[in-house]
Amino acid sequence: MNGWAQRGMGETSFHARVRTRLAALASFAVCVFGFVGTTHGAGQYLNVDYPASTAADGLQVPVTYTLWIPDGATRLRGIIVHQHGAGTTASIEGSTAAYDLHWQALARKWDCALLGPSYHVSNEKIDLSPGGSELWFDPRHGSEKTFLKAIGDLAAKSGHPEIETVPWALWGHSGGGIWANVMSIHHPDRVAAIWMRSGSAIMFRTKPEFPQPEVPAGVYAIPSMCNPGVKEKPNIPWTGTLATFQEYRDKGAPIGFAPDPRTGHECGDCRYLAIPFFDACLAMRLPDKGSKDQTLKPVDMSQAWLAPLLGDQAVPAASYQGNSNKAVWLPNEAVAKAWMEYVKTGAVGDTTPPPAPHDVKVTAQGDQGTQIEWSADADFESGIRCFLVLRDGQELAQVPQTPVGKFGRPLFQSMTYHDTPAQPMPKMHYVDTSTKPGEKHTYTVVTVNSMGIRSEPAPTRIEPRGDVVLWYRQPGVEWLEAMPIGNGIMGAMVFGGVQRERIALNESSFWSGRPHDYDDPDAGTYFPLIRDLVFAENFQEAEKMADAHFYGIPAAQQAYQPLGDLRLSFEGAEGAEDYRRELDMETGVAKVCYRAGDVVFTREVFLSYPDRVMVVRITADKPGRVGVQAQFKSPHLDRATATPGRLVMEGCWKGPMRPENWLIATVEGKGIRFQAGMTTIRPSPARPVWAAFWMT
Ligand SMILES: [Ca+2]
Repeated sequence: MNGWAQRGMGETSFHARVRTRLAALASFAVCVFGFVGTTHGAGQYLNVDYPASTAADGLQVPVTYTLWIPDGATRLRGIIVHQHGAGTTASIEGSTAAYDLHWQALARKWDCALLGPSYHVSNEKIDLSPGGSELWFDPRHGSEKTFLKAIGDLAAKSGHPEIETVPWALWGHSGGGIWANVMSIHHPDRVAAIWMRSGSAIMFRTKPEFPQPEVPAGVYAIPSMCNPGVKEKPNIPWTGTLATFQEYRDKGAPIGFAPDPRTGHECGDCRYLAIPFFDACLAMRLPDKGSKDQTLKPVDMSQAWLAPLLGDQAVPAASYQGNSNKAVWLPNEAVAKAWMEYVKTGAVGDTTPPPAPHDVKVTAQGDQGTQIEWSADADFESGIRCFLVLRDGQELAQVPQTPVGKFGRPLFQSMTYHDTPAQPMPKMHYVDTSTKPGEKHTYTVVTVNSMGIRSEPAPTRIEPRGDVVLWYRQPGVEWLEAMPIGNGIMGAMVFGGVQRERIALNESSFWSGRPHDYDDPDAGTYFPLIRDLVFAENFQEAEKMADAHFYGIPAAQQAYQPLGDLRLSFEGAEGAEDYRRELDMETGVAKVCYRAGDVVFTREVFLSYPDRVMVVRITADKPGRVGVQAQFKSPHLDRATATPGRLVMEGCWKGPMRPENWLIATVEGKGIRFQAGMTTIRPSPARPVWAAFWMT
């Protein structure tokens, strides 16, 4: 970067001369609305709320749907729905389902979204009386329609239109199991797999007072698992799920029965079997990555294992001795082995370490100590029990200090009765108050999974952040006042204007010359002479001789050319206060921050070396407040093309702008062509605006 910065500085006067010739040759507008919400995992959270319907056939209880979308999934392949059960506690404690790091690990692996609905019932009744849970857990009373509307609205809100049509994997507890079961009856072609924890829809088909749903044959193609707690025997969740298993299995359905030996109606550690079960089913059934066709693949029965009902030994289906139509179906060997362990112990072990945490951020906070923040992905098999914070290689703290295991294993996100993270949800952070200002330490973090296996430490940063920052209270006006960023190949000067940002662009091969051999074969003969002059303290003569013979041939070189400017105009920036811009010399990120009215706007710019792009991130701390217009300007522009979210300029350096320009030597050859472009990333109402700038 230093090399570029010096070259960039060197062209100042040339740039100043051509600046008046820059014209509005290309412009397009992109207005996107950004909002950065609370983040817990590396992904995006979206909410939609619907009040109770006043229509007779509408959903009579209010509902909130929370959706998590993993970062990096360009096209989602499915939705994993985690549906809580009946009652007010289930509604409240079930509302955190989309924040669950372990379920997120499953969703991330399959490019799926994770959906946690929360139906806000007002009492503990499980019937159709006002505020009762049957109003939602029977989808025929409006929750099916509202669910479909929600995924449509979430598709629009997230910028992922495919959400509206992708398959579902349904997990349901108690009333949620009933809901999931009826939904699979209504949408058999859309359900990749279903897990019924202590609840299924059998009562709707066995009791004459309920309307009888038609059960299409497609239901018997869905891989399913019934999972009651042994201690709830002989209550309806046990007898109902057992009857469901028997009825479906008689019809040849790929369905299993996994009694939990340790629990009653609470969920216990069923996730350690449910997650691998869904993993196997999604592997078998999801349409190929990138496929437009959303048709689920049939279950691959050749991999199946079978086990006697209420037994604990599974074998490959081909070697099963009993009546296979009565046997517990398991999708493959890995799930069969997990099942054998689960039905004996109520959990499933893990022998592999979790992935290391990442993005460890260390911030000195003066007298308040040092804050350490990080991100982490859950161990796919066994989740996260806790984190260890290491200082200078020594264990400093455990987060949380005492992991809670009220339901199931002790975890970082301790579990509720409903297989969801208990509130308040913990953050991945720790404050080291035992340091004194000015002390230098190296911090890192280790993940410990629920089996106690430790990860590698997260990659460390040598210095706490914030030590080496150039910062200013006003935007740059002159070239030398802008903030230089670069990646060794591309360079940019970020001026940091409030309403109008100017980012001047440069690229290392874009210059008026061509590769030369600058070697001066005689230079070496002057070296001893110069040295002698220095030792004789005749510095002026020494300098003269060095100037004459040590610059290479030719001594003057051709010049770097300004590729052009990326210009950004912002809405809502009038009367900005609390302005600050900074260049973090450690991270290479240039940042502009100001407040306009009640909104704080932030703009970050960096140049990535591995990706060869400049990235601009624009955010506001309130939703719907980012409005930005982008424009390219260049003295060398031939053509500009604007399409939604994308702007490309092409041009050619054809020679000096003015023949008399003393700074620029004669052009050699036909000049140099270039192309530069800008694209917005995930323009959606719920995302901050990201723009990637690239050039060739
Ligand atoms: Ca593991």
